Amino acid sequence: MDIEKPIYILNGPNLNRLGRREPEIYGHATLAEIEAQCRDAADRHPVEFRQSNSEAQLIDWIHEATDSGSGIIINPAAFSFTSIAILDALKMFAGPIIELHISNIHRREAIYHHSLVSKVATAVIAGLGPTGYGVALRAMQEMLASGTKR
Ligand code: CA2
Repeated sequence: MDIEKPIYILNGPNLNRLGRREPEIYGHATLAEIEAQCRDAADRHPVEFRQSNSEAQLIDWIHEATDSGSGIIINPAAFSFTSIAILDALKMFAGPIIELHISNIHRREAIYHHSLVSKVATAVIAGLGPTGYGVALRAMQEMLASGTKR
Protein backbone atom coordinates (compact mmCIF):
# COMPACT_ATOMS: atom_id res chain seq x y z
CA MET A 1 0.00 0.00 0.00
CA ASP A 2 1.26 3.45 -0.92
CA ILE A 3 0.26 5.73 1.97
CA GLU A 4 1.05 8.85 -0.05
CA LYS A 5 -1.75 8.21 -2.51
CA PRO A 6 -4.70 10.50 -1.76
CA ILE A 7 -8.17 9.53 -0.68
CA TYR A 8 -10.62 11.06 -3.15
CA ILE A 9 -13.80 12.51 -1.61
CA LEU A 10 -16.17 13.17 -4.49
CA ASN A 11 -19.45 15.02 -4.20
CA GLY A 12 -22.20 15.11 -6.79
CA PRO A 13 -24.83 17.57 -7.94
CA ASN A 14 -26.26 20.30 -5.75
CA LEU A 15 -24.05 19.52 -2.76
CA ASN A 16 -22.27 22.86 -3.31
CA ARG A 17 -25.51 24.41 -2.00
CA LEU A 18 -25.50 22.54 1.32
CA GLY A 19 -26.40 24.46 4.46
CA ARG A 20 -28.83 26.69 2.59
CA ARG A 21 -32.04 24.63 2.61
CA GLU A 22 -33.66 21.58 4.19
CA PRO A 23 -31.41 21.64 7.29
CA GLU A 24 -33.77 19.13 8.94
CA ILE A 25 -32.60 16.58 6.32
CA TYR A 26 -29.05 17.68 5.51
CA GLY A 27 -27.94 19.66 8.57
CA HIS A 28 -26.54 23.18 8.73
CA ALA A 29 -22.95 22.58 7.58
CA THR A 30 -21.76 23.97 4.27
CA LEU A 31 -19.62 21.82 1.96
CA ALA A 32 -16.61 24.00 2.85
CA GLU A 33 -17.17 23.18 6.53
CA ILE A 34 -17.47 19.48 5.68
CA GLU A 35 -14.21 19.68 3.73
CA ALA A 36 -12.49 21.19 6.80
CA GLN A 37 -13.91 18.35 8.93
CA CYS A 38 -12.47 15.82 6.45
CA ARG A 39 -9.03 17.44 6.49
CA ASP A 40 -9.07 17.23 10.31
CA ALA A 41 -10.02 13.53 10.20
CA ALA A 42 -7.38 12.67 7.58
CA ASP A 43 -4.32 12.37 9.71
CA ARG A 44 -2.66 9.67 7.66
CA HIS A 45 -3.52 10.50 4.07
CA PRO A 46 -3.64 13.43 1.71
CA VAL A 47 -7.19 14.22 0.63
CA GLU A 48 -8.61 15.34 -2.71
CA PHE A 49 -11.99 16.88 -1.83
CA ARG A 50 -14.06 17.79 -4.89
CA GLN A 51 -17.61 18.63 -5.94
CA SER A 52 -19.21 18.84 -9.36
CA ASN A 53 -22.68 19.16 -10.79
CA SER A 54 -21.47 17.39 -13.94
CA GLU A 55 -21.60 13.63 -14.40
CA ALA A 56 -18.71 13.77 -16.91
CA GLN A 57 -16.50 15.63 -14.44
CA LEU A 58 -17.21 13.10 -11.68
CA ILE A 59 -16.32 10.26 -14.08
CA ASP A 60 -13.05 11.96 -15.01
CA TRP A 61 -12.20 12.29 -11.30
CA ILE A 62 -12.99 8.60 -10.72
CA HIS A 63 -10.56 7.81 -13.57
CA GLU A 64 -7.97 10.08 -11.94
CA ALA A 65 -8.50 8.26 -8.62
CA THR A 66 -8.10 4.93 -10.42
CA ASP A 67 -4.70 6.09 -11.69
CA SER A 68 -3.44 7.79 -8.56
CA GLY A 69 -5.76 7.40 -5.56
CA SER A 70 -5.88 4.94 -2.64
CA GLY A 71 -9.60 5.05 -1.80
CA ILE A 72 -12.79 6.77 -2.91
CA ILE A 73 -15.49 8.23 -0.69
CA ILE A 74 -18.33 9.30 -2.95
CA ASN A 75 -21.61 11.08 -2.35
CA PRO A 76 -23.02 10.76 -5.86
CA ALA A 77 -26.20 12.62 -4.78
CA ALA A 78 -28.92 12.21 -7.45
CA PHE A 79 -26.52 10.35 -9.79
CA SER A 80 -26.68 7.47 -7.28
CA PHE A 81 -30.05 6.54 -8.71
CA THR A 82 -29.46 7.18 -12.41
CA SER A 83 -25.85 6.82 -13.49
CA ILE A 84 -24.69 3.57 -15.01
CA ALA A 85 -21.70 5.57 -16.29
CA ILE A 86 -20.56 6.37 -12.74
CA LEU A 87 -21.19 2.73 -11.77
CA ASP A 88 -19.00 1.57 -14.69
CA ALA A 89 -16.23 4.03 -13.79
CA LEU A 90 -16.22 2.87 -10.15
CA LYS A 91 -15.95 -0.77 -11.28
CA MET A 92 -12.48 0.06 -12.65
CA PHE A 93 -11.26 1.20 -9.23
CA ALA A 94 -9.53 -1.62 -7.34
CA GLY A 95 -9.35 0.00 -3.88
CA PRO A 96 -12.05 0.50 -1.26
CA ILE A 97 -15.09 2.63 -2.08
CA ILE A 98 -17.40 4.15 0.52
CA GLU A 99 -20.74 5.43 -0.76
CA LEU A 100 -21.92 8.20 1.51
CA HIS A 101 -25.26 9.92 1.91
CA ILE A 102 -25.90 12.65 4.45
CA SER A 103 -29.54 11.63 4.79
CA ASN A 104 -30.95 8.16 5.33
CA ILE A 105 -32.08 7.57 1.76
CA HIS A 106 -34.23 4.60 2.83
CA ARG A 107 -36.47 6.82 4.98
CA ARG A 108 -37.18 9.08 2.05
CA GLU A 109 -39.37 8.85 -1.06
CA ALA A 110 -39.11 5.65 -3.13
CA ILE A 111 -37.07 7.39 -5.87
CA TYR A 112 -34.18 7.63 -3.37
CA HIS A 113 -34.23 3.96 -2.32
CA HIS A 114 -32.26 2.17 -5.04
CA SER A 115 -28.70 3.34 -5.46
CA LEU A 116 -26.87 1.82 -8.44
CA VAL A 117 -23.57 2.78 -6.81
CA SER A 118 -24.20 0.49 -3.80
CA LYS A 119 -23.53 -2.48 -6.11
CA VAL A 120 -19.84 -1.57 -6.28
CA ALA A 121 -19.36 0.07 -2.90
CA THR A 122 -17.28 -1.66 -0.24
CA ALA A 123 -19.44 0.05 2.39
CA VAL A 124 -22.40 2.42 2.51
CA ILE A 125 -22.98 5.16 5.10
CA ALA A 126 -26.31 6.98 5.20
CA GLY A 127 -28.17 9.09 7.71
CA LEU A 128 -25.35 10.33 9.95
CA GLY A 129 -25.69 13.88 8.67
CA PRO A 130 -22.52 15.84 7.79
CA THR A 131 -20.73 13.85 10.54
CA GLY A 132 -20.82 10.90 8.13
CA TYR A 133 -17.89 12.39 6.19
CA GLY A 134 -15.53 12.23 9.18
CA VAL A 135 -16.78 8.72 10.00
CA ALA A 136 -16.20 7.64 6.39
CA LEU A 137 -12.70 9.06 6.37
CA ARG A 138 -11.71 7.29 9.57
CA ALA A 139 -13.20 4.01 8.24
CA MET A 140 -11.39 4.47 4.93
CA GLN A 141 -8.06 4.95 6.68
CA GLU A 142 -8.69 1.72 8.64
CA MET A 143 -9.51 -0.09 5.40
CA LEU A 144 -6.35 1.15 3.72
CA ALA A 145 -4.23 0.25 6.75
CA SER A 146 -5.61 -3.30 6.66
CA GLY A 147 -5.26 -3.66 2.88
CA THR A 148 -9.01 -3.87 2.10
CA LYS A 149 -9.78 -4.08 -1.60
CA ARG A 150 -13.06 -3.10 -3.21
O1 CA2 B 1 -28.25 12.52 1.55
C1 CA2 B 1 -27.45 12.73 0.64
O2 CA2 B 1 -26.27 12.99 0.83
C2 CA2 B 1 -27.93 12.64 -0.81
O3 CA2 B 1 -26.93 12.01 -1.60
C3 CA2 B 1 -28.20 14.06 -1.28
C4 CA2 B 1 -28.86 14.17 -2.64
C5 CA2 B 1 -30.06 13.25 -2.80
O4 CA2 B 1 -30.44 13.21 -4.16
C6 CA2 B 1 -29.74 11.87 -2.31
O5 CA2 B 1 -30.91 11.14 -2.31
C7 CA2 B 1 -29.19 11.83 -0.90
C8 CA2 B 1 -29.34 15.57 -2.93
C9 CA2 B 1 -28.39 16.68 -2.63
C10 CA2 B 1 -29.14 17.95 -2.54
O6 CA2 B 1 -28.27 18.95 -2.16
C11 CA2 B 1 -28.71 19.88 -1.26
C12 CA2 B 1 -28.29 21.16 -1.49
C13 CA2 B 1 -28.68 22.16 -0.59
C14 CA2 B 1 -29.41 21.86 0.50
C15 CA2 B 1 -29.81 20.58 0.71
C16 CA2 B 1 -29.45 19.60 -0.18
